[in-house]
Amino acid sequence: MNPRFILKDKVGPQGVGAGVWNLGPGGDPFGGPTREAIPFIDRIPMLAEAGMSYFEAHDVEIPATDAEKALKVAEANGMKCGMYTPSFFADSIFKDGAMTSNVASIRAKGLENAKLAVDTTHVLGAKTMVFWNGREGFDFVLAKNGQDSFKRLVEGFNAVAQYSKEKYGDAIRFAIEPKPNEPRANMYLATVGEVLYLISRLDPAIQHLFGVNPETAHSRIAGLDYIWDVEMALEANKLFHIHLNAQDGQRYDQDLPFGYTEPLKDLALLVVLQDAKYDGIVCFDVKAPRTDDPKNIKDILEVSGNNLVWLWERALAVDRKVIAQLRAENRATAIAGYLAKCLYGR
Ligand code: 3MF
Ligand code: MG
Repeated sequence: MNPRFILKDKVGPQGVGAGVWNLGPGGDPFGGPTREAIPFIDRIPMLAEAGMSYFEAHDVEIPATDAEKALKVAEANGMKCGMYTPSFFADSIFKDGAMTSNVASIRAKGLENAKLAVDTTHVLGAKTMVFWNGREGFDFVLAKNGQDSFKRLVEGFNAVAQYSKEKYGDAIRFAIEPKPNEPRANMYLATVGEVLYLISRLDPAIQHLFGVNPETAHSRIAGLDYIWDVEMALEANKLFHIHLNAQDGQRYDQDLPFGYTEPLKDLALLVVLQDAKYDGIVCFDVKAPRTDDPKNIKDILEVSGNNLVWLWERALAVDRKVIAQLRAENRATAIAGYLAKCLYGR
């Protein structure tokens, strides 16, 4: 059993989280599973063994009917639910989206699922519900009317939040997770900027309940810098949650271990989070690769956790005065060199 990963001196929760889906059976679009699927609730103790303090789950993984059982298993393993999320992408009914489907009855089904997910979030004791834009988008132009789709997103989010506010006040907050493509060719809410724009159009009575769940790899798939994406969310006071992982260039979504591809940028990201006193939960959204044997399925979480803690501690030691001085001297390249020095411990 790995000791729990702890982010020293972090404001708010210092433990780290991961999704139950991170420990999947290894299927990809070109081949089936390479490992036996582990029942979702059984993955909670595995996340604990890998050093996590929080688990995250979709409604299709831990449905409302399993919530009490999941909670007991979590409690027995010193775990809490970091966030819960309705899947608007797995069921074939949502093949063309939920909130932005052209079919009114499918939009209604999406809303019904989202409301049930709010109740399950409450049962699980999570403070955050995430909406990932999964299949909200289009593969062919004019298949949907973009303006109608946007209005439907606004209406859908308003309705979910109004339901939640009536029942639970401000106890549950909503974090929208952007992604530019995959599974759709073009996804609505592709970037942090789009999510912030959408939030600005929500009903002012519930707007404060909405924020962003940026994922480092998703920014990269969009060809964007994830540090600026996170800074933008922070500036708007909307960084409600975060998904950390790595991505090897602009290609299919890889969900690689955090710290694997761009450690220097990850170090800078942690400096930004520390300076902003980010008080939400830090979670991984990684994928155990299909080449890993069942006995090593937790490696990806242990590698991510070690990288995170090592980089976090290096980030604490970054001398902010040096950066301020170099900025004042207009020495951007020297800042990169100073970060490298911190990274390599020289
Ligand atoms: C896909 C993702 C999603 C979201 C999840 C949370 C399956 O690229 O990142 O993981 O994180 O749906 O809402
Ligand atoms: Mg994610």
